[in-house]
Amino acid sequence: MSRLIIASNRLPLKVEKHNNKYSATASAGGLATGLKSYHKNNDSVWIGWPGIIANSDTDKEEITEIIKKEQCLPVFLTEALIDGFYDGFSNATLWPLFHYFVEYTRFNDQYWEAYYKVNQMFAEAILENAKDGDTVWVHDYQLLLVPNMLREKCPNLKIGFFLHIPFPSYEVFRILPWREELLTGILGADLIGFHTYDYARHFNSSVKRLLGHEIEFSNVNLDNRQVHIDVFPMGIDYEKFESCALAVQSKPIQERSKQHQDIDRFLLGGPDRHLILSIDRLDYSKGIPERLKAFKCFLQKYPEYIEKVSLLMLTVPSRTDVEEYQNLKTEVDVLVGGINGEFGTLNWNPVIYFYRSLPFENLIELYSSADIALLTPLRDGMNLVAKEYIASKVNQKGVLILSEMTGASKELGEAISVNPNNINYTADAIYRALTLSDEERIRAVKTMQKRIKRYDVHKWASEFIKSLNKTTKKQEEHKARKISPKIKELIIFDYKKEKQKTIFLDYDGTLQRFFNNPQDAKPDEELYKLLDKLAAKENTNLVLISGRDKDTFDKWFGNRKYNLIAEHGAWKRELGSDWIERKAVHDEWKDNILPVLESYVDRTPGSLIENKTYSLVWHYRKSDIELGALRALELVTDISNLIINQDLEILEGSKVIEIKVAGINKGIAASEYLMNHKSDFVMAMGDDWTDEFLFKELPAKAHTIKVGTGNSVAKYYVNTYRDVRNFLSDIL
Ligand code: GDG
Repeated sequence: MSRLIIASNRLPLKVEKHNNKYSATASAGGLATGLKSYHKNNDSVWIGWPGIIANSDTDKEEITEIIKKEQCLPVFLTEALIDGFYDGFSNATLWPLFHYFVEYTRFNDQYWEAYYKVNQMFAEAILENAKDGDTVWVHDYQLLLVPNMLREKCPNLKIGFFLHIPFPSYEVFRILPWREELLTGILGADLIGFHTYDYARHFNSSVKRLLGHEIEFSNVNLDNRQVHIDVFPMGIDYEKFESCALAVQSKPIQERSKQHQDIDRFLLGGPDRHLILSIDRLDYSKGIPERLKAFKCFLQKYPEYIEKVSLLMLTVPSRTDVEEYQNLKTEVDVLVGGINGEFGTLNWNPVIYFYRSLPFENLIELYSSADIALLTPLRDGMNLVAKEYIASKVNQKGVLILSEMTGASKELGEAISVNPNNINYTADAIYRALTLSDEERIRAVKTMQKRIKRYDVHKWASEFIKSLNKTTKKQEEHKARKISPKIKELIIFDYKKEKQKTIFLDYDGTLQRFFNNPQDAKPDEELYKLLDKLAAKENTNLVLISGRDKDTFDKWFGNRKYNLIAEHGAWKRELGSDWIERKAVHDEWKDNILPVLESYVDRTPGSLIENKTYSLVWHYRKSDIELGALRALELVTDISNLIINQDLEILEGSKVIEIKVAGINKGIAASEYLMNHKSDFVMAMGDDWTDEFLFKELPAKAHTIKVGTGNSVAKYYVNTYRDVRNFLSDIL
């Protein structure tokens, strides 16, 4: 039976050593709770760093034994590896860059080497436990290289990858010296998940621009397979937060914890007392100084709230070995001290500041008691605290002020949204939150609760796995269409058996690779030799069928013994005769279209116009990928309006838009050819959209073969033009 292997930097438990004995305690993070049900129910295993350095083999064995009971397996890291991999490349390179803190980003080869090595160790640990057909779900930015390391060693694994932090814009990502390696690493997965559409969009853009892969409907077309990209906004264990909050709030006052009683005392300590809460790791991405400045501004602007409103900040120590985190701690200490010094009174502290973590139940006391949650990250992949606050607000009398830079803000539209860099606006948002009516607060919280409850962490995990299964199933179906050695043999057998045979071959992308300049794609010696031999075979009609202009085709193949169909069928040259024009049509229509195309060339650097007998072509392969695609869409709309009632049509090829006389396409041209040349064996190979006409029109028994992994009506596919050449050599 296939099983699930989860891999993340940290395990869902933490190993500690007390009195020379190791013990493990469960960690309460969102990821751990989310996957727990899968983990426990499915004979699955979770691989990660146990959070402690083991110095001897006996220690390692002891730790392994303890965590095995929880279906976990360790990847042991040394101090040096933790320095380079964790504090270094993960937290001083990827984390700052992915959160747009370019100025904090360190580029260091030793960090990269450690990162590579640890990713390899994870991949090895996974492979030791995985077999063909198993599912591996890799998590987060610490393990970006793992998916492809797995794919290379074990191609039949089902691999999912989820990124918990933002994926930055291409303009930021491109800064990384190791950018191609990282993208290739992630693309080893079958399914790649992000919290928001923006992150997915940024990822796709980097893949297109840096690796040049085509993306069709959220699928990246690699040479040999498709990778699916999708959005799965992570949820929380709603039920757990809600039930714990209900239990905490229904406790009689005297039975409450000391912290809870302190909160009660604060809230009852004066008229109109209010508590604003924030919870986060002490991280520069969380906007803690900005929050403090906004709170200070609020006290200055609305002094009537002095002695009434406190900001309780729970900041959990994090990555304390990294310099920026140490500096941030100092900055926050100074800001808190400044505000308390300036505004504090004998019986009131404006900022109540905890620099530590709290047990879960205390966390719930804070969530369920606070009147407002003020969460102001400068960047945050999701921000689970926002969702946890809403779930714990069992009396619904709460207000969420949430930074628009968090993934969660996309789902929590009823929150008061702020740009944390706008200190004055955030101060006003606090005032607004304090003055909302009960009715408004309850309505907003109820709506958000309904949404978060429906798409909770269990649903998140199951939707991801469901989508991974669907993706790999589709890939299986697709794989079945790939030309296997057996199918190849059958086609060759058929070829040899039949009397009269015709082979249609497209040129660009099928027999030759793409070049930025179309004129550079001329045939090489190897190709001439191959085609010459094929054309010389007995009873074999070799037909090169292309959108290329007649003159270029004539220059390249005019003295060869091939049948040629150029400009999608507008021109043909059969063996032994001259070029024949399909039909004579006037070309005044070009006078109207050409100026439009010229205006697109002016506004789209890198694009160019080609003037063919029956068509005008706008090429944009050399243009910026996204601008080219956008302009292509615009152009199609503009031209569609211009050619109404004219005998013209638009063809969208690979990075080209062609406006041509209607009734000419490769399908029609090929059918006509076959009418005049009876063939028992027909085979066609082509790579782009215009070849689909060809595949569609050929007789049902024809062998149709698409080059590339994109969608097609062809019966089979091969990966690249090299496979086409190999296939043809095998026929000889
Ligand atoms: C990363 C991404 C994304 C906090 N203090 C205590 C405590 N916590 C728990 C919270 C919450 C979790 O830690 C923090 O999660 P966040 O989502 O807010 O932030 P990151 O740690 O930065 O997480 C983030 C997340 O991954 C998931 O994909 O949302 O964007 O940066 O669950 O409750 N828990 C306890 N005591 C504390 O003092 N028990």
